[in-house]
Amino acid sequence: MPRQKILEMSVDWLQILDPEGNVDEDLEPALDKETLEKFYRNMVLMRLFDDKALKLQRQGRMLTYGSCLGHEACQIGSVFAMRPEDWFFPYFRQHGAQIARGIPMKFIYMYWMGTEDANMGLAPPNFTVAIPVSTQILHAVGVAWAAKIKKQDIAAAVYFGDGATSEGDFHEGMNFAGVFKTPVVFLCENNQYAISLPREKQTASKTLAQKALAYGFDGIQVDGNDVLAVYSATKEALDKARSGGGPTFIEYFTYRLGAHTTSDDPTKYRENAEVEEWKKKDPVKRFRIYLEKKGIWSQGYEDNLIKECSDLIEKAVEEAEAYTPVVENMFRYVYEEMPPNLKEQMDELMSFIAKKKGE
Ligand SMILES: Cc1ncc(C[n+]2csc(CCOP(=O)(O)OP(=O)(O)O)c2C)c(N)n1
Repeated sequence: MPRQKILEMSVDWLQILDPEGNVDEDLEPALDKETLEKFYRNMVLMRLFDDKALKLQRQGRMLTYGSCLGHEACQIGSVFAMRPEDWFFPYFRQHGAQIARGIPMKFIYMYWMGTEDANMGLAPPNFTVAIPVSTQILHAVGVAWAAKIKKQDIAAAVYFGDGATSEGDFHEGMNFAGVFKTPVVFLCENNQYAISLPREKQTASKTLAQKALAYGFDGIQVDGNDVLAVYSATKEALDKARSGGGPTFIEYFTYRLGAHTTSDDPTKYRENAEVEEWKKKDPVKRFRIYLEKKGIWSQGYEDNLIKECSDLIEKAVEEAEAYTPVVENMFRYVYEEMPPNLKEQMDELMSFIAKKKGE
């Protein structure tokens, strides 16, 4: 008996707005002027926030910082596809998504200045950023599972990078999500690198989206520099999750235009020509062209927006720098009840500080 094909699978690619700002009218989401302006405002705010953070780091006013330059469409488009009551699990490059989610910028700056207290600016359903790669995926699948058991009309959205798909936590989370049909969407910002490791050297899969198929649910690859495609695909996945359709994996195909963090030098492992090619696909520029064609954008509009956003950023930095951290807080919120070994460390540090002050 000859071998028979028992399975055929495919992965879709979605783009609505091309790099020149041309829109596919059949796929264009019906968004009013106010919503389009909200998208653009947040993309510009995210870019200016990022630029300021890099400057602060260079001036010694911030610790190591990972730029989100180039990720504007995937972060803003996806957050605005969520409902406020949906669970939100960001990873460490998620500054724009956090801003769009309504987290005050002063807390985001404070966090990267090394102040643990910044997390007190967060409350469920907004989680803290996950620094350990992939760990947040299990948390998101868990809360989604709980929401399903409690019959709540909510979904969980969890973000991570391409490198995260090589972690065990990712595969365990995907497997549970598929088996229990949890209302979770996996949002992978494939920016082509995990620090210095290019995507091709990290996995032999042609796409990251196809990994979902192995776990029994849909995966789609979306142009991650196209805010309209990101919004549409993410909204569809969230609606499906909330209505009992189970999980979806979305691969936002994008590029990290900056360094991995301020401790990294990408010229050591990638060609400048590659970066220049990706700059032509700039997510903010193409959306601006789209808005200009719609008669929404003008140079005056841009100038006012930049002024408004820059003022907000300066105010947030001022507030972040004026804050005096409460040292004990970095011990206080690790466990609900502080274990004795942690208490010992805290007491030791506090008496060290007291002694220093007395000197
Ligand atoms: C469990 C774990 N292992 C290693 C690291 C060190 N580390 C920080 S970022 C990173 C690469 C992450 O790449 P990716 O998931 O593609 O996200 P990107 O930084 O490209 O946005 C690594 C290995 C970590 N933070 N956590």
